Amino acid sequence: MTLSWKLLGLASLALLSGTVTGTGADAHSDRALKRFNATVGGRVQSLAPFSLPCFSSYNGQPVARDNAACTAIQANYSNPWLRTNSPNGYMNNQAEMWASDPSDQCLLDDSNPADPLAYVNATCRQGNMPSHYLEVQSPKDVIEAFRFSKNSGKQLVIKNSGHDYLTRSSGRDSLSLWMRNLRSMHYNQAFTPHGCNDAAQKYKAITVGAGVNFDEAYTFAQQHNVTILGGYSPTVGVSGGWVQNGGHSILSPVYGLGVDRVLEFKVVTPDGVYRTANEFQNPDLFWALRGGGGGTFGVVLESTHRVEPAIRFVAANIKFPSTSTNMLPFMEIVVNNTLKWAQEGWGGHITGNTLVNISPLLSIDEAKTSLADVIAYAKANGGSATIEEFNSWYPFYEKYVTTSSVAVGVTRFPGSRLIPRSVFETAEGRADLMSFFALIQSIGQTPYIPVVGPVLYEYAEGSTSASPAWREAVWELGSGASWAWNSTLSTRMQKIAAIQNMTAVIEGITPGGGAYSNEANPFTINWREAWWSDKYEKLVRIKNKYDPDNLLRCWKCIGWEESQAATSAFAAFV
Ligand SMILES: Cc1cc2nc3c(=O)[nH]c(=O)nc-3n(C[C@H](O)[C@H](O)[C@H](O)COP(=O)(O)OP(=O)(O)OC[C@H]3O[C@@H](n4cnc5c(N)ncnc54)[C@H](O)[C@@H]3O)c2cc1C
Ligand SMILES: *[C@@H]1O[C@H](CO)[C@@H](O)[C@H](O)[C@H]1NC(C)=O
Ligand SMILES: *[C@@H]1O[C@H](CO)[C@@H](O)[C@H](O)[C@H]1NC(C)=O
Ligand SMILES: *[C@@H]1O[C@H](CO)[C@@H](O)[C@H](O)[C@H]1NC(C)=O
Ligand SMILES: *[C@@H]1O[C@H](CO)[C@@H](O)[C@H](O)[C@H]1NC(C)=O
Ligand SMILES: *[C@@H]1O[C@H](CO)[C@@H](O)[C@H](O)[C@H]1NC(C)=O
Ligand SMILES: *[C@@H]1O[C@H](CO)[C@@H](O)[C@H](O)[C@H]1NC(C)=O
Ligand SMILES: CC(=O)N[C@H]1CO[C@H](CO)[C@@H](O)[C@@H]1O
Repeated sequence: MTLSWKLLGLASLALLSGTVTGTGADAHSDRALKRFNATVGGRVQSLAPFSLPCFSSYNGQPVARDNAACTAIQANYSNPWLRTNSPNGYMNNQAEMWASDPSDQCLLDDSNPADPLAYVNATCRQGNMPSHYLEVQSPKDVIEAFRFSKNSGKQLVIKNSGHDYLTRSSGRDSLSLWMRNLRSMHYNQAFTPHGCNDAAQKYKAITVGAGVNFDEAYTFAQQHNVTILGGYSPTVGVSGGWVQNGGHSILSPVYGLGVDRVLEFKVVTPDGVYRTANEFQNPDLFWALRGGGGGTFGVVLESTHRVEPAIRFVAANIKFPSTSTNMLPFMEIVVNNTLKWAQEGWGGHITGNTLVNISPLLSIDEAKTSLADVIAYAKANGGSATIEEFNSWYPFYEKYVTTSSVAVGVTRFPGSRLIPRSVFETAEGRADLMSFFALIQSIGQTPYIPVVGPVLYEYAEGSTSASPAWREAVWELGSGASWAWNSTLSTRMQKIAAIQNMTAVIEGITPGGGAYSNEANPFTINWREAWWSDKYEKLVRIKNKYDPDNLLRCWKCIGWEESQAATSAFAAFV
């Protein structure tokens, strides 16, 4: 112990031409980590980057390349399942890299993971990856982790599926609480929130452990002949950033957002208490968890969601081959019809030459009439239209959702804004949208529009803390940015500048509006107003109540301060 402490001290001195306080602090944090490790049965592990097995150098030191592991990573580089099931796997590269320093990363060439340029004669660096992780198995693990963080100053992050575009589930030098293996699922035909004395409050509900994703929840719901609302990606988690930030589904236009349907959370708050949060117990915390954001108010261990019976709906799949001239006329028909379609219960995704929408309110004939203009346009442009009926969500999920996967293993930033009804109500607003599409086309992008606003859902005013802009929203619309695995810093800075410009344009079309933080431009300047509006101050008060030592901190989460950007991986862009 004394010997290793001395060796460590010498090593630090050599590396840092160090100070005595530096080595003393290292030894102190080493002891704290050891003690913490003992309290959780020795399950704390160090965490290396996902692609390390392909490299022969790690943080500048020679390491043995692991050929078999590397081959598996190369074969699955763009496979969300390998990433989501790995404690060091993230969907988007910005979670892994120190974005402000292109040499501080450990990536393969996503366009060709076998490209030796990425890993031969290159060193794998830790980037923005946590230094350690703990696979969470019980509330006690989380309570010990908060105690450790408070005593040692070690930053915590919570990693569920690793989908977060804003890098909020990773972070340099942090301890990652890895939630994925909490996989319990229960169906209750008559769920009553704990502490509720009203026998009439009974809901059909599914309760899931924090690690369960939508693929698993949809399968389970199908087995019980019920419908759970969820995201369009099989591997997004049910209990984490999705529901805690809002959570949209293509069924949201009729059935509401994730925050509207959640009935209860079991959560360890940073003050070290395992709590039930629902309308009757810790209602302020429950309200904050319904939209105030993941990784902010506590670590959720399980969540319970109101489900619907099996839902019958029509689905439209309309597409045509795109040319340089047929996107804008198609979008004009879409824009002109959007308010009518919203009243008809349609939700789905529209791009410049595709529309995959569903409505639980229409028959097949009504759907054909409703969409007649776009069907005719697609057919006239060499395309096709299929209108069909489904008796439940799962067969639609298998046919359309599992086959429309978004690429992962890349660096991509979203930049969306919520588009309210009012924009569609005026000729000026519709013209603004058309100009935006023309602008998108001029920079070589195509529109991507989740039609997910909870237009017909009867919202109980004040019941959630998600941006009030959701309650006006029909669409999510925006642009985005991506950069190559080996891009230079100046390219990166130019990409972020471009996304800032596009955000300014879309904000100009939706003054006073808001955005869905999970899919908004991470560099949004007026993020408090855009993401939480008048709910922000109350969310800060609740944050301070349950996290008095500010142990949970993440990028532009409740309580974040602009000064924190300077020490973040995004320092070069702000
Ligand atoms: C390919 C793709 C498709 C998407 N599709 C949709 C969609 O259809 N609908 C939609 O609404 N969104 C969608 N999103 C956005 C998605 O909702 C967010 O990325 C969300 O943050 C994912 O949450 P997660 O818990 O799965 O991911 P993670 O990256 O693991 O975590 C995200 C955030 O939640 C926190 N968190 C995670 N688990 C917990 C927990 N147990 N307790 C407390 N905090 C926790 C983390 O600290 C982090 O801040 C998509 C994203 C991607 C990349
Ligand atoms: C935690 O303890 C176990 C068992 O002693 C050990 O194998 C492991 O390496 C320790 N973790 C860390 C990060 O030191
Ligand atoms: C790696 O470096 C060696 C020695 O300089 C060189 O021969 C080889 O071509 C390099 N390989 C790659 C993929 O850059
Ligand atoms: C599933 O639920 C639907 C709608 O409630 C019902 O009509 C149907 O009979 C159920 N199917 C089975 C197999 O129970
Ligand atoms: C859309 O509506 C505008 C009026 O706001 C009209 O001028 C235009 O012709 C319509 N376009 C289509 C394709 O229906
Ligand atoms: C980046 O990688 C691509 C292959 O993905 C390669 O063609 C290109 O030359 C590389 N650029 C630089 C600057 O190394
Ligand atoms: C952003 O907009 C500014 C002002 O209009 C312009 O000067 C700049 O070139 C734009 N940058 C990018 C990257 O598009
Ligand atoms: C762990 C994992 O996902 N492995 C997959 C990697 O890719 C190969 C080939 O596509 C699959 O067979 C493995 O199942």
